[in-house]
Amino acid sequence: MNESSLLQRFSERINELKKLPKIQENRSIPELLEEKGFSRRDFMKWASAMTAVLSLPATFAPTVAEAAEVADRLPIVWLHMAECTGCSESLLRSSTPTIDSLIFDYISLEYHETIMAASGWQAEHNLEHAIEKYKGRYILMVEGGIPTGLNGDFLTIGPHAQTGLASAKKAADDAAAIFAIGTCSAFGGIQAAAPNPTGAVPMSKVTNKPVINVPGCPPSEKNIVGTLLHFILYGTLPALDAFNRPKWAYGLRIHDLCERRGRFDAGEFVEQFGDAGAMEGYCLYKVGCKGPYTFNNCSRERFNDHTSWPVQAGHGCIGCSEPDFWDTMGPYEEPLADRLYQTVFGGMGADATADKIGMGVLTAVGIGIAAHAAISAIKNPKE
Ligand code: FSX
Ligand code: SF4
Ligand code: F3S
Repeated sequence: MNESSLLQRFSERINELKKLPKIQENRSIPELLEEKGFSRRDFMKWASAMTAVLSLPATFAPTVAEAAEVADRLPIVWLHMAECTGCSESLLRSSTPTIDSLIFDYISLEYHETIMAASGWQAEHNLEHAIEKYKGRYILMVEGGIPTGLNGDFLTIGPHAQTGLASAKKAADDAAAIFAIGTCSAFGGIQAAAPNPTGAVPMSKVTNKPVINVPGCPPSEKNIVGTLLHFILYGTLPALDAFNRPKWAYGLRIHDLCERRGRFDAGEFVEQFGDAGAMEGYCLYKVGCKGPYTFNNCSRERFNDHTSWPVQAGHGCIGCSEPDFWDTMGPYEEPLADRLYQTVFGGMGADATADKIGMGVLTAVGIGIAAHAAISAIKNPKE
């Protein structure tokens, strides 16, 4: 699709959404942002950044701004299953409220178990009310894995003692779109790590409807808000990878755009935390960085308003946006090189799609670990 027909499509979609009632009739998103001290200029700067995040041409920024302004036609129901609430924290707990968090707060007033004031019966009632009132219109965002052991009794919630399994299924039935926010909801997460005592499963296992996975433990605020903006603009599922992750966010490996990549290519590695190489910003591969096997945009978008990200802070990527990373990417501070063929990808996924040059460098760079792997393979071919 060329630029002008794409713009045309977005405008039609935005005009359709404008016909729907706003969540709060007396206040709009631009008014809310102004009240909180953000100028129109700040908002347009934010829209330009989001345009780049979504890999759209810079000329689309005004359209992305318009899409954000109509976000209040798509109420959000956000459910918590088994998890740590880090995903909500990632979005909402920046040191000062960001445009992402304010927009999000505003559109998720209907039901968000962490930020709503209600509890007990009132909370239950709010959920039923939101599902009924916005039937077929709301976006369901689910955070957390869904325990299925003992028919779901491991997660029993609220005054009706409903299971998480039942409430996730029910909320999914009438949702316009379902986003699995965080690795727990996308792939099961920490509670699904072996031996998975509660039988936790991803959201996609409890509904027949399509689920867009937005993994990361936690995912960045840009990936959460970007997924929402993408849905507003296109009204359809984004292009997804083999694990149902949007390609605009999870299309490249951490390693592809890492600021330490030059060090990797030059064979300059941190040997242990705190050494001279660490001070110089050398590559963290030998102290366990899983960036070469991890698909996410952290190295490009960073966290907390583009401030920093794990590798910039000095620790390797632990592969938190990959399925089963708790079981397959550890130990976190040791390289994976000698276990490449036992990874989560089972010889498919990352290993198959990795650019051959990068992987060639990884195994041929002469970093000892790779050599060790080769020797072990010769010694013990069955392993
Ligand atoms: Fe926590 Fe969210 Fe990790 Fe899971 O994030 S940050 S355990 S992905 O579901 O709350
Ligand atoms: Fe960056 Fe890690 Fe790749 Fe090194 S191995 S270049 S630290 S992503
Ligand atoms: Fe997670 Fe790695 Fe990004 S650990 S936050 S995918 S750098």
